Amino acid sequence: MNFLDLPPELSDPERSGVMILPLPLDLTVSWKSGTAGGPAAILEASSHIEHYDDEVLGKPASTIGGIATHAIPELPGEPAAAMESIEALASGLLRRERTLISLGGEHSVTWPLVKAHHEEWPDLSVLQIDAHADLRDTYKGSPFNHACPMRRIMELGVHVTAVGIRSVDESEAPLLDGELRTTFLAHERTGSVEERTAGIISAIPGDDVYLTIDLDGLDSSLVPAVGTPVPGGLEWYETLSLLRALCREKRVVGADVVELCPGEGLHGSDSVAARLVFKLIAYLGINRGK
Ligand SMILES: [Mn+2]
Repeated sequence: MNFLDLPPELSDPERSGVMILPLPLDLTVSWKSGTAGGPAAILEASSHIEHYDDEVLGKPASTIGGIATHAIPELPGEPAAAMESIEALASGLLRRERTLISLGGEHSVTWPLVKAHHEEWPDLSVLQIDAHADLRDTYKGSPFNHACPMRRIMELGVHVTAVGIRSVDESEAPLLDGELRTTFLAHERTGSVEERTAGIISAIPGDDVYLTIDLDGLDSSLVPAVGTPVPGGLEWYETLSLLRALCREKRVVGADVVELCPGEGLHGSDSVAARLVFKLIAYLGINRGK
């Protein structure tokens, strides 16, 4: 199964401008489990997307030079070993001329992914779309829980700009804004989509950006099939506006889309996740090489 069900000439791992890495990690999810099925559901949903995009007026898979899909890996069942395995896997796949887009799996995958990208791009900063701050030191006894990845990233000295946040623990509140973090709380949204987008982009330091999209950052009516749905999130075109501006103004060196928890009768969520990846590739394609 490859993303968009592309023919071999458009999914060759040696030449493609994008590599899709499925990471079916589901170790620590706190409410509804099932994120292990996320990557396969996104790949399946992607086979129903038209290859032409009516916004960028072209075929993103061709514009980007091909989209390769890595085989779904077997990940260790022990959290620390799983983190090491993901970091090693990602490090081996990083290329300057190719963007790695990982599919979760739970949000825990983001820490080892950011570690791998940070080695290659030392000035990296992160844009986090999420309902939750994910800044807990530990959760349920684990530093690798999906409630903790942004805390681990902060410890790497990497700046995170967070958008859509509307579920915060008291222990996380003092960490929301500081030298290494800027948080746009969902309830504080003001102004037009364009103004909000510009405000977020201008808060991101540097040029090299890793984008992490926890699907619960989007509104729960749009993506109900997530482990921990929260109302009041980003709308579809607001999200696309942000992704498009990000690809135009910054260099997106890596990305992930995580926390899809596919369920019976909820395949609309799989479609949202797949189309989000498709749109991201479309925006990367029109800005590549500039
Ligand atoms: Mn998250």
